[in-house]
Amino acid sequence: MFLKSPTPRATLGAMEPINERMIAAKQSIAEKGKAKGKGIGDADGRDRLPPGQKLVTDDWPVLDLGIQPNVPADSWQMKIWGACESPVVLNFKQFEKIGLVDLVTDFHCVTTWSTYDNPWRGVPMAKVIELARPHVGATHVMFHSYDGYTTNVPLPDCAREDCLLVAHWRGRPLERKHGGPVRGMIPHLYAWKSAKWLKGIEFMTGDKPGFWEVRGYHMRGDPWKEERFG
Ligand SMILES: Nc1nc2c(c(=O)[nH]1)N[C@H]1C(S)=C(S)[C@@H](COP(=O)(O)O)O[C@H]1N2
Ligand SMILES: [Mo]
Repeated sequence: MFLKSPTPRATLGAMEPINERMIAAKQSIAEKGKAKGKGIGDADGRDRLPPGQKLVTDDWPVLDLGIQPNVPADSWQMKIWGACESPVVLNFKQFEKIGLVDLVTDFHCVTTWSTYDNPWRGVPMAKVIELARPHVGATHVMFHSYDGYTTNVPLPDCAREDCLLVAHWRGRPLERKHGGPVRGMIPHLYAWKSAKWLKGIEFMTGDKPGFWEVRGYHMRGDPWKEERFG
């Protein structure tokens, strides 16, 4: 895994010290991974490819509910609410101003495909958490999407430095079919936890199942533990 500052922008000046800290942390993680001869996509020193997964190299499969909402960036909005001090609705410009970072991570789908080295640009979820100021009792997050999709994630998983809300892939705006203009990206959990066409983030004081979780998928979804169902 690998993190670098995006092209500097005047409006992002205030974010620089935070980015520097994240860069240092990310570099030390990458070095530890390398020392063990593991893939650098693995923050916890485990094998890079989780059990039961196959590497997809040329094609990034598309999975959705049969609808791909058409939300142009200039009419996109994201509502942040629930168990937090500072609920807010952000438009795309306000979202970007929180501060964009570049991060390369792997992506693992429960249907057994994995992709390596996806270059993302997005806003760290940790920055959104900082902005929203969740209540002390907040334990989980529900991601809400424009297609009606939802998925629940424990708050500590969202607070990890590699959890982003991404708007770019390989230097281009994230394609509609992959959840553009903005999707969640939680690389250390199965891909169904990475909500496409993101429209809301709800802080919760307990866990609640989302779309697939109601249908038997795991409440957390760690690919290295094969938390697929149940
Ligand atoms: N809004 C929304 N997000 C979603 C889904 C969906 O149907 N709707 N599918 C999930 C599933 S099951 C997977 S595997 C990934 C797939 O992302 P991709 O289509 O970009 O590969 O998105 C996840 N996020
Ligand atoms: Mo999936």
